[in-house]
Amino acid sequence: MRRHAISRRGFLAGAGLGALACGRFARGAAAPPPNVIIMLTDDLGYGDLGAYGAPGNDTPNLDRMSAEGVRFTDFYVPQPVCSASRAGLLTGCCPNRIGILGALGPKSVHGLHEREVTIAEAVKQRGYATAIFGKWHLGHHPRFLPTRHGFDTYFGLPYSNDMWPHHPEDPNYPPLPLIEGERVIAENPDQTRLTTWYTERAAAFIRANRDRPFFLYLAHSMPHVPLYVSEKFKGKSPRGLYGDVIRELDWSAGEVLAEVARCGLDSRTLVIFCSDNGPWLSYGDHGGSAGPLREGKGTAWEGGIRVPAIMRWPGTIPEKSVCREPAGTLDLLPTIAGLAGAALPEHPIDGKNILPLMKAEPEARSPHEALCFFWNNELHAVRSGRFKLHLPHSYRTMEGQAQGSGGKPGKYASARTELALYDLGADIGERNDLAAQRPDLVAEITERGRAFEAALAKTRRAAGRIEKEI
Ligand SMILES: [Ca+2]
Repeated sequence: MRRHAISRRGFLAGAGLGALACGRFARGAAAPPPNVIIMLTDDLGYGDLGAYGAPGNDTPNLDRMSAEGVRFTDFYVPQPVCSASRAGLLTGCCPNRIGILGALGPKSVHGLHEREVTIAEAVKQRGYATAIFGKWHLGHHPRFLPTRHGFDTYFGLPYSNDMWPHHPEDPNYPPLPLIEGERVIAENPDQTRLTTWYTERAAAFIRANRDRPFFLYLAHSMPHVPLYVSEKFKGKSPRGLYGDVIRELDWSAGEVLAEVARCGLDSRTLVIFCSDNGPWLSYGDHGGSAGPLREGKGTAWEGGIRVPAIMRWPGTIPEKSVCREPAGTLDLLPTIAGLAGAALPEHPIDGKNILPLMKAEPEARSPHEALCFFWNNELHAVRSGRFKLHLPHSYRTMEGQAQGSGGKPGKYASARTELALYDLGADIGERNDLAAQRPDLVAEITERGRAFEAALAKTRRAAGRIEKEI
């Protein structure tokens, strides 16, 4: 792989070559690499889409997208919280490898280090146009913004939409900025417009770049609380406001797919839909559903880390495919880099190329012997084959607690798991602990997890940090 690896310096030098490459694609002398669109939702749960068993008919476009491509049943985020999850998706690295943990906020003085290589930077080597519309959450200071990490265009929020003076529990947040490029263009924007604004810009970007390869990252702020929906979707879902918001996100996906089709790009465009973590259960009726999975956001139970993932690429991904192999957002960077013909970063990453899984090749197997799930820097769980081991740890739970409602959260209780082993193939809800019956598997998976943890600890990289707040 060394031959194909390039450093950050190489990326910068390669920018000019990218422009030349683009011209060559335009003249048709070589087949262009595919366009890539990632649609990411915030806190949408495993049980929130019809294609994953949600009742009602709130997601017809995403259900159709699933039927036209592949649906992953066992797709994971590396950590069940916004900034950490997004860092993993964009860099292919465990978030604790690169120092992006938890959820950054307006007081954070750190962000994604300039040495890290995002998907946008990777595909820029090949002349891709790049844009992010939506939530960034990898540092709000100028040096950490998307425009410094390979994105030509940025419009959206720098962090979560609840980090504003209307927060239900903390009124001390400063005004929420809406950013275009590197400039704050509004404060406390009308959140009923966010999904529409992001979607309109996404469609315009596709149209403008129809003749060259592009990477579009549509990172919705919804359905993260506070929930907001435009007038045209208000009161439409029997599920209430949360369902209305899901309907508007589904509409957004439909608009993006329609624009791809209108531009004649269906067979040249890989479209990926997934969520950044499981539902925020303390918000009750304003939070999503994990379906059959245990717990939600902020935990290493399946409800926190397993998310819906649908991928569509007509002519390359067979229709009505289902992939049951473990994979995750960490795999997107190496897979997309492979499709684009772009070099992988020189530094260690954790994702693997899962193109054979995406294409639903019958013999394709997960490239991961073990998927490790940390909370901050602490190893909480390891998935290996059909089994999942929990290392002893504390976690938050809403079991037995009064639910939140109407945008006000309930209170989590603290719970603890000891060493526990679950057969996810037979027990998706993680209720039947097999640790006492299978000490061999407990020892084997523990060893895998601890070996990964030790190797990662030796090659960890620090986040970027400003000397003082600016
Ligand atoms: Ca989230």
